[in-house]
Amino acid sequence: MEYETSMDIVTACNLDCPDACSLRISVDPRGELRIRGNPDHPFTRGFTCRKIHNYPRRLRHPERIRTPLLRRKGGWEPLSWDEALNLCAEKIQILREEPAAILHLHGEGAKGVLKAAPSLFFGLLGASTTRGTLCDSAGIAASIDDFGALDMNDIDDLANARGIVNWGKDLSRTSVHTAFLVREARKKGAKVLTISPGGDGNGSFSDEVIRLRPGTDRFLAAAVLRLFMDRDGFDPMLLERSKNSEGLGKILRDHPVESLAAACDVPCRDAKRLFSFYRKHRPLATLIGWGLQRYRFGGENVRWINGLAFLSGNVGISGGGSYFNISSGRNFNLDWARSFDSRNIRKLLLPKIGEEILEAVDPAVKMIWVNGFNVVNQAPDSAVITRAFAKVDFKVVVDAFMTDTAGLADLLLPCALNFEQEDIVGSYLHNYVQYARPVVPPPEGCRDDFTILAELGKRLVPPVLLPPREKCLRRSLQSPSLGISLEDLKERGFARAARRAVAFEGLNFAHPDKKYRLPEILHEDPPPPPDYPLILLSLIRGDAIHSQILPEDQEGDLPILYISRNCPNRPDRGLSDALHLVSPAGRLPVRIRVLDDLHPRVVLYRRGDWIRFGGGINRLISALPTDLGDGTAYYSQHVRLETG
Ligand SMILES: Nc1nc2c(c(=O)[nH]1)N[C@H]1C(S)=C(S)[C@@H](COP(=O)(O)OP(=O)(O)OC[C@H]3O[C@@H](n4cnc5c(=O)[nH]c(N)nc54)[C@H](O)[C@@H]3O)O[C@H]1N2
Ligand SMILES: Nc1nc2c(c(=O)[nH]1)N[C@H]1C(S)=C(S)[C@@H](COP(=O)(O)OP(=O)(O)OC[C@H]3O[C@@H](n4cnc5c(=O)[nH]c(N)nc54)[C@H](O)[C@@H]3O)O[C@H]1N2
Ligand SMILES: [Mo]
Repeated sequence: MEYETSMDIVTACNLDCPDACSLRISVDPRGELRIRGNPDHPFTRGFTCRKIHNYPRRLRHPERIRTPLLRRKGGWEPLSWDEALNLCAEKIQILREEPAAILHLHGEGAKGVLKAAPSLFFGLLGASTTRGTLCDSAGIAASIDDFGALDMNDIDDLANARGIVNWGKDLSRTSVHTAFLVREARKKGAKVLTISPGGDGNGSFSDEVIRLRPGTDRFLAAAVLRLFMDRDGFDPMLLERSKNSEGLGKILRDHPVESLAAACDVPCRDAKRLFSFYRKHRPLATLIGWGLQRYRFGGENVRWINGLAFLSGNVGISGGGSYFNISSGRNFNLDWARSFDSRNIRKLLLPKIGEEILEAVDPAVKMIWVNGFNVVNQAPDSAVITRAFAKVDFKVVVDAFMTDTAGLADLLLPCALNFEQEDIVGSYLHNYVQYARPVVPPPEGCRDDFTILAELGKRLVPPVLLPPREKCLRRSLQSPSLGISLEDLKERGFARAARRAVAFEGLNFAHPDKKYRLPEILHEDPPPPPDYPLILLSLIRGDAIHSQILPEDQEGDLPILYISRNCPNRPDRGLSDALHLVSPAGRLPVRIRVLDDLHPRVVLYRRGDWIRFGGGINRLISALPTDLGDGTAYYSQHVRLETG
């Protein structure tokens, strides 16, 4: 294929990443992309991350799927798009009388307003969908319980912080621009304290570090609150602006600092150190990572940290605030995508999706449509999901590679990828919206999700019609916080949404009585099950987004598992011996390496590698929802190591 060469094209990244970068991309005659962060974009500031520099190899990779494929006894049979869409239409048509037998599974493969169209399409059909998330819903539910709404200070306001407490964000991997802002704040004199189970890359971003047992942040936050209560007393004005101060006082009085510190495996002096830090540095911003809400009591962890941010006097002020995330759709008008009757839509619980599919009755699930989702690899209990898929008559997977999920499809539809499709993207970290301009055409034979469903809908009787693409883009921009036309957005590449820099200023919260809600309960952590003494953290990797990893980057050696030198279950023999990581759900052969700063009980796995290459950590993780928000408690998984 001859590529049209180009000077810098301003576009946007559509990966599921907080930074949602504005990019400048040029294309050379061989079709090679040169990617730079857009220097004119106030948030991107001319730089971008490792994973996106790594990304273009995906676009012209030899293993990319370039034609619809139908599963036949002897293997995959290529189909034309006409044949493939007719087949889909035929299968849907049979289920038209019981559309809930169709399940739509929508993942985070690509962000953008047009990615709401598949949900509209299947909503109009009356298909089943999911509730809950694999990602952030425990923290969101907790923040809404506390503040009444999901909001946070503008991320640029971090520059005004004098202290930053980083509760478990991996600044070396998660978000290069948050890392930049933290570094800038430090240059201006802010101090940074990080709380984590260790094994991350926060050392060089932190002045102080506290290591705790995973999943127990709520006890550490409670310990600091208890110290505040005993030493200074809480500010009466703050107590007046909140509800449940008596209940909170009782919980704190019932729990001495020593027992709270013990519950999170933190020496008392560290709890005191954190208390001094909150007291000394003002204003103080609290960063809340996603990791600490991926536990059985993940929602509660976030509620106690928010409570500490509030009662230490740091909410509603510049330089303070508690940062979890915002909604990446909040600056758009997505009403067009919700124009169907959602009342009778069946919603299966995503964190337990395998079981949910197996157990669904009236009607049972008979067809599944998957887009942007490597669900078998990324949701817990891969084996159960695999079994569930096997029981369903017809599975369509829209993806670009033969992922673990695509491998289970009956029909595979090849999709366009990042930089090949038009969209408008928001961010769950900052308040800019960006126009994603296609930089190269998708390979012949690959189509974007919107086009696929628009074409499919026309073949149904009666048809299911998506609004014209351009209308969806225009409508999405008609929101109270955006005053920009599609033409202007295309021309400028990005726009800033009008949002206040300080969330909940004047301590006006979004509950009907305007008051903050203090936590009402402090659950103990259940003890580890017998024979499974270790806690499995399955964290992101720096050089890829989730499971979007190329075959050559994961073939070969066994996956690596990091353990502490003081791991109580450390095998007696050498590290090179054959080892298995074992949970009640399965066994995985691994190689081990030692990470000195890890909490002794932790084993760490960088997730995303595929089952078919010997990876797939979700084979070992059982489906467990979080306390709040139907999130996924991946990190409550206990495991052990076995030799041989
Ligand atoms: N390179 C890259 N960047 C990404 C992604 C990616 O796949 N690759 N994914 C994006 C997405 S969708 C998300 S949701 C985010 C995830 O971003 P992160 O929240 O950074 O990711 P995780 O790997 O889930 O959890 C990370 C951190 O939580 C800490 N942690 C785990 N348990 C606890 C705990 O109990 N207490 C405390 N205090 N800390 C704990 C771990 O030490 C780890 O450093 O990253 C986004 N950015
Ligand atoms: N063990 C464990 N697992 C986890 C987590 C954890 O902490 N521990 N956290 C998780 C988190 S934070 C998240 S957000 C999820 C992410 O889980 P997923 O949403 O499944 O993310 P990806 O692995 O990136 O898979 C997305 C797929 O979409 C495809 N794709 C890309 N662009 C498009 C497109 O435009 N159209 C279509 N149809 N497909 C496209 C990609 O090729 C890829 O195969 O998983 C999580 N899984
Ligand atoms: Mo996520």
